[in-house]
Amino acid sequence: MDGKDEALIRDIRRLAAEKNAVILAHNYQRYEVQQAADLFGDSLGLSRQAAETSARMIVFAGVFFMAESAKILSPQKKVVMPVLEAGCPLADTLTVESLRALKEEHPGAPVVCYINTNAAIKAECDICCTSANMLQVVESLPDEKLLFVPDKNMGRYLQTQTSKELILWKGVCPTHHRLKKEHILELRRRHPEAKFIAHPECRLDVLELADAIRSTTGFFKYAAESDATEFIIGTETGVLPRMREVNPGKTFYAASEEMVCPNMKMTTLEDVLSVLETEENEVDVPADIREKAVKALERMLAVT
Ligand code: CIZ
Repeated sequence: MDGKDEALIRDIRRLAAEKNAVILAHNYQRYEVQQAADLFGDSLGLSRQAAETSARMIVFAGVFFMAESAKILSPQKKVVMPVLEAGCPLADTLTVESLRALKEEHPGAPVVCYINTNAAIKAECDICCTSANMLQVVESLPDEKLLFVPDKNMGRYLQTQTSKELILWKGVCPTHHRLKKEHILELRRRHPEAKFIAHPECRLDVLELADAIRSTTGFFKYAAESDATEFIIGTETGVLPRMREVNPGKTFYAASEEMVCPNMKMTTLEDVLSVLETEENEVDVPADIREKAVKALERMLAVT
């Protein structure tokens, strides 16, 4: 880290303490932004931890649906984003209208939504899931037919793990969808001892090559606990610097250097400092949507 970043992080930490703010950074954020944060991790873990703190304000360095989830779980706290335009193309594939149409086509089938959805979609769903608990959530429901939205790759993988019938939406995460089987076969040829860890947002033929399929938090746990010393990392490259830092004796290869989410990389240290100063870019969730969306989150929390 250079002197400029160190000075910015000092200013951020001082201002966060003065303003009783907690700074959350998703695992995919720029490394220096993660270093400025109080907490880093996956979206649900961060929102849950933030709800437990006595902070007045949550600064969420991530993408929009994540800040909304934090607001849903902490309605009394002010939630701001350093860059309000940082959205999620996967979440944006599904509108309320298209979800309602899908529900009409399959009356009575409950809807499971991945946490990568906007609050208005969560409000229309029966239960949420994350990449860490999706199978547990699906299996917790008594129904044999379910709608699973919005990630088609994750849904296709889930379909290989459950006997239930899953009706899928067509969304994909462009960053994970970019990874192809050929990338892994080539890396495996060059690093035959390496374990390949894949995120369930990857294509099914990529997941079939994986030694482990994990959420981002699961990537860290797997790498720390494994006896292997080399790993191919099949998720957004933002996880790599900290994986290397916390596992000094191990080697990590990006499955593809193109697995970079432009939305996640929008937020800079300057943006974090600026939002702490101005307290602008507030994220709000209307009460009627929040009341329904929180039920989908709470149902998930009750089964995991
Ligand atoms: O929920 C999250 O944070 C996402 C988007 C991915 C993950 O696996 O942690």
